[in-house]
Amino acid sequence: MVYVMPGVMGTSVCAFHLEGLPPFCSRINLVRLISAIVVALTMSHLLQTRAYATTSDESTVRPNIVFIMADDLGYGDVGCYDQQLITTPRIDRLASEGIRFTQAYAGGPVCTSSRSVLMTGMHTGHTPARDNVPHYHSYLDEADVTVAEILSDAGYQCGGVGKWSLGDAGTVGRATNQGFHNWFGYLNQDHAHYYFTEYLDTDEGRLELPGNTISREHYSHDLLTERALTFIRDQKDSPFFFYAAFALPHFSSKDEDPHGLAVPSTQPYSDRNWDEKSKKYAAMVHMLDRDVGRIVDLIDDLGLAEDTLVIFTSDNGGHATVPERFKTSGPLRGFKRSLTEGGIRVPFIARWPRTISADTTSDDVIAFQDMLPTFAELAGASVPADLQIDGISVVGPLKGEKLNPSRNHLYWDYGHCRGKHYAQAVRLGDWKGIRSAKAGRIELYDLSQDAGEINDIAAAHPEIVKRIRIIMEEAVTPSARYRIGTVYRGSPIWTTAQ
Ligand SMILES: [Ca+2]
Repeated sequence: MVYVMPGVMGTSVCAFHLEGLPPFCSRINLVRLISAIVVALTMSHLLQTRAYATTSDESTVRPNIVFIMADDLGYGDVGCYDQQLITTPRIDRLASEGIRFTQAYAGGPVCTSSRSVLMTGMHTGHTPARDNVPHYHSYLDEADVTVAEILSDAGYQCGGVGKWSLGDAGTVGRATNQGFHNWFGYLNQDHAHYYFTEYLDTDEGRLELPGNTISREHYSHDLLTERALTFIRDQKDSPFFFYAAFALPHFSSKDEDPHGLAVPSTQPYSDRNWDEKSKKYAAMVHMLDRDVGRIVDLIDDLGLAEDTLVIFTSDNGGHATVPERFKTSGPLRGFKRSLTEGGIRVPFIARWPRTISADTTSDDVIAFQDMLPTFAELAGASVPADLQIDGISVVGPLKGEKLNPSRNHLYWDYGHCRGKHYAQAVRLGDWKGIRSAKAGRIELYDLSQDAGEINDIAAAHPEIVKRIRIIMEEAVTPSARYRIGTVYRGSPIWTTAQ
C-alpha cells in the first residue's frame, strides 16, 4: 500500500502565523488576539464536552452516534427480520440489546437519493440528489446543509467510511466539504462497484492499491472496517458521529466476478448445497454481520456502550437478482428501484443501553429524513431556522415512546429522468398510494392489513386517493437537474482508468 496523502483520522491542525502581521497589529492588539484565541480554544473545549446543561439545569448526555448502513440489504435479509438461511448473529444481537423497527423507511429506492435524503433531512421531492441518474460529479452544493455539518458545528467529530455518492474528490460535494472531518472509501458511487479497486479516497487524497485488480490482496470492505475501528478508537474521548456506509451486499462489477458478487471467500456457506451465486451473496451478508459485531465489540471494550447510539439499517431494498431462496424482501412486494414496500422499507435497529430498553420492537413509522433533526436533538444542536426539512425528530420512538402524531405523511419519488418509469409514493397513516407515470392512476393499499400491497382498494376510497394525489402534486420542488419525464441516456462518469 502506498499512501499518496495519508488521511489524518481525528486530528485537526491549527497553525497561527504571527509573522508578517500588518502595521496596525500593535502589541495591545496582539494581546487581544492571543486572548481571543484562548477564549476560542476554551469554548471549543467546552463544545466538545460530552455533557451539556439543559434549561432545567439537568445534565444530559450527548451520545456518540454510529450509523451503520448496508447497501441493498433487503428487509428480509437478516435473521431478526425472519431470514431463514443466512445467519446474522451480530445484527440479531444488536436488536436483542435495543429496539427493532418494523416500519422504517429508506430515503429512496436507490443509493444516491437515499443518501441525499439521509444527509439533508429532505425527501426526494426536495433533496438535491434525487436519483442515481443523471450522473454528476457533484450533487451537493456549498450552501446545502448536512447532518454532519450540524453535528460538527455542535462539537462532534464526524467521520465516515464507504460509499458517499454525493460528490467526487475535488468537488464541493465531497464528504470532507460537507461536515465530515474524515472520509475513507468511495466518494463516487460507480467506483464502489469495485471491491478489489486500485485506490480508495481518503480525506483529501487517495490510498493507492496498485495491482489490486489482479492480486486481489485488498478487499475494500476489510479496509473500510479497519478504518472505522481506528476512527472510533481515536475519538473515544469526544462526542463523535460515525457513518459507516458499507457497500456490502451490493453487487460488484462483472469485471470482478461473473455473478457480480465479488467476495474473498464463500465461507461459512461453501459446503451448502446451493449454487455459487447464493453462496457468494450469503457470504457477503455474513461479512457485513461479522463487522457490525467488530464495531459494537470495540464500542463495548472502550466502555462507550452507555453513551453510544448504534443504528444499523440499509439504504434501500434488496436487489431483484438476489437468489430467490433468500426472499430478500421478506413478505414485501418489489425490490430496489421500486416504490412498493420491498424497495423502500428496510431493517432498522437502534441500540443505546442508557436509554433504549433491550429487546423492544416498534411499529412506529420512521424514515431517513428524520435522522437530521433526531441527531441534532441528541447533540443539543438546533436545526437552522431557515432550513426547510421534511423529517421530524424521532428521539421519542428511539426511546420506546410512541411517535408524536405530528407526522403528516411520508413522500418518495423515483425515476425523474427515466421517462415513463417516473413514480411517486405517499404514506398517509396506514394508507399507501403509488402512482407511476406509465399507469397514470393511483393504486391504494392499506398497509395495516396488506403490507404486501396485493389488494388495490383505490376504487373504494376515492377521498383518500384525492388527498394523496394533492400531496403528490405539491411535493416536488422543480429541479433543473431532474426534469421529470425526460430520458437520460448517459453512462457512468467514473471509469477504472481513473
Ligand atoms: Ca443501494
